Amino acid sequence: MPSQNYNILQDDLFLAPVEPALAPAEQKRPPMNIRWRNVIWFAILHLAAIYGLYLLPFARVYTWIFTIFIYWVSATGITAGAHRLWTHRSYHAKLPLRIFLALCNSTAFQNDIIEWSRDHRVHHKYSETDADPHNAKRGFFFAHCGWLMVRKHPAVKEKGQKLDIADLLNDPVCRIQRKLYLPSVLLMCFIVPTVVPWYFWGESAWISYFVCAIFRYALSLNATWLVNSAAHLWGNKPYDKNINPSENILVTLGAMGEGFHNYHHTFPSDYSTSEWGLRCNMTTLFIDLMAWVGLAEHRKRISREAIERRKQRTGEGSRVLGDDSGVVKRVTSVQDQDCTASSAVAYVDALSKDIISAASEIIAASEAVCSSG
Ligand code: ST9
Ligand code: ZN
Ligand code: ZN
Repeated sequence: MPSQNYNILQDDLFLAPVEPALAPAEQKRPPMNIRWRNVIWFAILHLAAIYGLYLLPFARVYTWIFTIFIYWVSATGITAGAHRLWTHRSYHAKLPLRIFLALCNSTAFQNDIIEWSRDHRVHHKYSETDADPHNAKRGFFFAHCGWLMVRKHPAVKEKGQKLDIADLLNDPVCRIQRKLYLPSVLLMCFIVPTVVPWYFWGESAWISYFVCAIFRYALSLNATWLVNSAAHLWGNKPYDKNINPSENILVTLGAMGEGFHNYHHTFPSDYSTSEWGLRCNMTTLFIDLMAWVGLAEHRKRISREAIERRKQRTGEGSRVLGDDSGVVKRVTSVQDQDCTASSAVAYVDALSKDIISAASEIIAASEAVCSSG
């Protein structure tokens, strides 16, 4: 994509202020037009996923490991692919990496890259208004998955059609993925996860299908949806207290670094979607590794000074997750030096400390609840 278009896109998407809420939206909202086909599809999927969860103890260890791997593949297709690369253009990816990410994206089965990115651009530009496809002001369920079971509000389509998505339409990888979307989903999301454990280590095809394909798919959908629901409703707002998106550590852990949502909505062009680089952020680690092997370049970061200024101006003054741990300082300094083997070690080190600290916070909170009861 020519750099000139790229700059226009950046201005259009990220530098313009979020548009104010569309006037008294609730009063004008047309009645919900429920898509029963989708309701039934999601109900069956989740029932089948619960059955997959029940089968988990009967699966072989290799199958467990492979399920985690496929979860990572599908998550990466969303986080490093549709989200940070295609929606936000927060780094550049060379052709082989784009092809890999498109295949990962089909494994995630969350609509094709063009549709996903268009919806997500509208979400950023018109957050928490009727033009936001998963407007969190309509409640947890709507923001989580309800929006996929009803027809979109006309404002989503009207505002969405005004956005520039020429960069997506001009990317041959996106165009081909759209053309081959259903066969690619069938292959990557369902057939490969079923056939690999059956063929390579003799797992039963029944267990492979329900565990690696169905359970993993439902889990990755819910981890993604939590970014729209939980991370738009609960958490800290150290960067901008005037918006809904929040820093939510639990969402971050399941969504491979995408729960630093107050930061991300404040600085959407940062390729790390967080102030802390590698901290709790497998996607940043992946993009850094790709940069190290020469497949990714021009990773955009927000300067520390700009972040501090913004925190002073619009932050709520809350503690930033792990701000006081010292871990953060160590990891960000590794991050600044670019990707080396030590950055992977620092990542694992920081992640384990984060999990321990999150667990102690949960234990302390439950003890407080028990003692007050
Ligand atoms: C899924 C998506 O799950 C999840 C996205 C989550 C996003 C999360 C973001 C968080 C960021 C961080 C990432 C974290 C990742 C963590 C990973 C950890 C594992 N602009 O849609 P139609 C127009 S998908 C402009 O049918 P309806 C356009 O003309 C799950 N125009 O609207 C379009 O035609 P075309 C699997 C727009 O009839 C026409 O309207 N997928 C826009 O209202 C018709 O579009 C499903 O289940 C726009 N934004 O139906 C499918 N939108 O496309 C579910 C529409 O040809 N979807 N137009 O240009 C559907 O069935 C339908 O879309 C519907 C709405 C019923 C929801
Ligand atoms: Zn985003
Ligand atoms: Zn958001």
